[in-house]
Amino acid sequence: MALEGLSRGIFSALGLLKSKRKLDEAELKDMLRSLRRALQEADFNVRQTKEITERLESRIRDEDLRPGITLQTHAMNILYTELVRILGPAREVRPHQATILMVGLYGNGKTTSTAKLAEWYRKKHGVRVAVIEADVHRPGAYNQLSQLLEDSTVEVYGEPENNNAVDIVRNGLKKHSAADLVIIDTAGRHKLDEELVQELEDIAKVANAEEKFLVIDAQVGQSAGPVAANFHDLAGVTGIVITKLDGTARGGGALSAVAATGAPVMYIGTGERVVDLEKFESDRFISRLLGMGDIRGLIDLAPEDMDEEEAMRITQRMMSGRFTLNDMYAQMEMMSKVGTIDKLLSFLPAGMFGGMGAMGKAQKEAMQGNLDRYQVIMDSMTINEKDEPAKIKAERIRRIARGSGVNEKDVRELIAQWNRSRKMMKGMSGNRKMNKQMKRMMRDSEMELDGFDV
Ligand SMILES: Nc1nc2c(ncn2[C@@H]2O[C@H](COP(=O)(O)OP(=O)(O)O)[C@@H](O)[C@H]2O)c(=O)[nH]1
Ligand SMILES: [Mg+2]
Repeated sequence: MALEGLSRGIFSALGLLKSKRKLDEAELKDMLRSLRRALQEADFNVRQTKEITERLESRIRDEDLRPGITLQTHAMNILYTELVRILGPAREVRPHQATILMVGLYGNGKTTSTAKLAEWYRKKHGVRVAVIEADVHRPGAYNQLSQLLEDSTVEVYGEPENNNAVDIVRNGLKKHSAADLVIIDTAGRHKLDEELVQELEDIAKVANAEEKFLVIDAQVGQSAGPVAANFHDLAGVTGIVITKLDGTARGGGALSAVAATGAPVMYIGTGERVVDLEKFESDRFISRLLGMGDIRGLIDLAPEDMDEEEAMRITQRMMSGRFTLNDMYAQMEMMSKVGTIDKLLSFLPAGMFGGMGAMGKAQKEAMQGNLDRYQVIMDSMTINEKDEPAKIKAERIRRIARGSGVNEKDVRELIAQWNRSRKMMKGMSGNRKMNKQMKRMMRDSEMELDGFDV
């Protein structure tokens, strides 16, 4: 619950700023109090909460608002940056005589992540990697790891018959002393019990690994904090791997794990296959966590840096009556990115761009799907064809469809879409009032967070 509620909490706190460009003292305090509550409910610890709200307060007080931007957007940008900063920059292990010890609770993805990381470093760094299976409690752990790495040249060490994990680690390290990187997989339990604690301590001593990675399932949510703290006391966690981020979970627990250990999130697991590993990027993670889609897109939209120019360029071309497929694509792309363009859209005739007035989230996603397909199709077209789609006849449609691996129907649909948009443009270009309105819109479009579901 906690993290899922975070975005709601933040939005309602910042909602107090809506359409404002100035705040009085009482309003500012009010907003900070709501925000503090939202952060604490989302498992940020006291120190983090204090840090974030203090930074926000002083930046709101000190910084001048950019023209055309509301206080709400400004505050959102600050918060976003602060959250990203708290999660810290990405880090990689230098695979040179290095050892990584994998720890975590049962079923969180330790064994899978061991294989993923081994392949990652072998491929990306071209070094010699070995893994040691030291989970003696789960029958088949050695087979599981070997199978995951069966197509890889990573060496897998294990002694399926031996139930002394410490011995296995000692033997494995000796055998693979020439490896650049050794990764040790350990046993997990549903809870950290006495026996596991002792075993882990012994393994940690023998392995003397400089890196201890805590593996956390994205679904664990709030309990990640205490779990992480336990493992941290035990082994001194140096990095965190969040798994199963391919599911619906947003991985909010990671924040509390980061808070509890002070260790950065380093990798995320996004599937069951060995290749499903990504380097952690805090900005993308925060966007996802806050349920904002690509917030970077929104921030980029600050009036003075962005799309205003692009929007003007497209508008002018629209007005000039020349409107190519590339123009249509650029226009649709802009629309799908910009939550705030809803305002602009409200000036346009309903039915434009395939019938979107104000776009909902689902519509934007559908639009993105169309864009991806259009892009593929357009890649198979010549410049002339893109400039004058009206001249594309049956035979060329067939060629384009073959070239881009889609149905002819899809190509026809793209051309039909272009035709509809073009007609709209034509209709608009005679409308001077709208022309003026649009230009004004582009100039002082006030960026608000209308696009978000709160
Ligand atoms: N979808 C998905 N499944 C994962 C991911 N990581 C691990 N799993 C699955 O989670 C289950 C438990 O993983 P395992 O590595 O055996 O966990 P361990 O007990 O901590 O060693 C297995 O079915 C894995 O395939 C991930 O990033 N995404
Ligand atoms: Mg395992």
